[in-house]
Amino acid sequence: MGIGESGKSTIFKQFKIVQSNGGFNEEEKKAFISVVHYQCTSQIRTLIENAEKLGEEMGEKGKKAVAMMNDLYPSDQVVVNKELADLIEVIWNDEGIRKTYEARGKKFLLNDCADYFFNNIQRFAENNYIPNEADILRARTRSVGIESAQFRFQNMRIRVIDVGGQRSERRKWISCFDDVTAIIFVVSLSCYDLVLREDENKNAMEETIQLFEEITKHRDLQKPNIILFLNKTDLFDTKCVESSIKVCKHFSDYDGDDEPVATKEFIKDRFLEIGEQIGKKVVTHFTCALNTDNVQNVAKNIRKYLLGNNLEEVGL
Ligand SMILES: Nc1nc2c(ncn2[C@@H]2O[C@H](COP(=O)(O)OP(=O)(O)OP(=O)(O)O)[C@@H](O)[C@H]2O)c(=O)[nH]1
Ligand SMILES: [Mg+2]
Repeated sequence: MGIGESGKSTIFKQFKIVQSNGGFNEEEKKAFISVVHYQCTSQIRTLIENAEKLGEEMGEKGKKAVAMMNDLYPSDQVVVNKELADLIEVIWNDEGIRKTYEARGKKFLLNDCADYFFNNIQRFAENNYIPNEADILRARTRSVGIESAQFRFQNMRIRVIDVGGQRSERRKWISCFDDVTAIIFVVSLSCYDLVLREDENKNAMEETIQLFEEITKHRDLQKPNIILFLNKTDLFDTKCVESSIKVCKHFSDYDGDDEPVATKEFIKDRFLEIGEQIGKKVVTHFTCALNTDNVQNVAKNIRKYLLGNNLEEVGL
């Protein structure tokens, strides 16, 4: 569980990869081609739109590329061919677009991995392109509904349920509450200075904390263990130095240095306090969902933790 874009589905994908004999087969990989292509086109359009809104002037080459893209490729175009890739590359290299990119998060929302898609666009446009694991982990689709899969970690089978985190999705969660052994609550550490996609008046960390409180106190969820993933450590470690966590009203009393280790511990303690208030033990892990080794280690720990609770077969 967790708010939209905290990284739930990315972790779900990683579980599929790191399980015993895991990974994506050829057909499953191909299914991500359109998602990868859509990331490229939708995110460049977001940048163009916001460059206009912010009054960032584009160069002549960039403007020409935008005009050609709009003429030749409708916004619902899903296939990125060589010509479209070249146009997107020119636009991405435009100075006005780069300035707009630097304003992401502060003035508008852009997908976390947008730069990855622009920087690799020529590879995505190749005729025989098959997404690799790095592409798949970054290819975002907003989860709608509930996805469930059974993963095997050595001798232990774990059923994992992935839910959508945006507000409209959360009312579906109740149907998964029966028989869960543990809840993985995913927090995007780097969202402390962002607003919600579905409500631009709401700080995303504030929403996360409120949601965590609701979940820990929910009367139907008194039994399950709570495993907290403090995710997006890679983005957080860079961001917390540039933009103090104090900008988030829940962390305004932080009086330490703006550096990654102390700030992460401070945020972790905030979540642990919420668990303690209702006498619930919360197990925490710092994660970078894009890092397979990191998730593999965390998965090993979870397996041990669940085995420690004498559970041979569990449903998460
Ligand atoms: N840099 C970075 N990006 C991440 C990390 N975890 C997830 N992402 C990216 O963040 C975006 C959103 O991740 P998702 O896994 O789709 O988020 P979600 O929680 O499933 O979102 P909903 O389905 O809307 O609830 C994707 O582009 C991911 O690749 C991380 O640890 N670091
Ligand atoms: Mg999802």
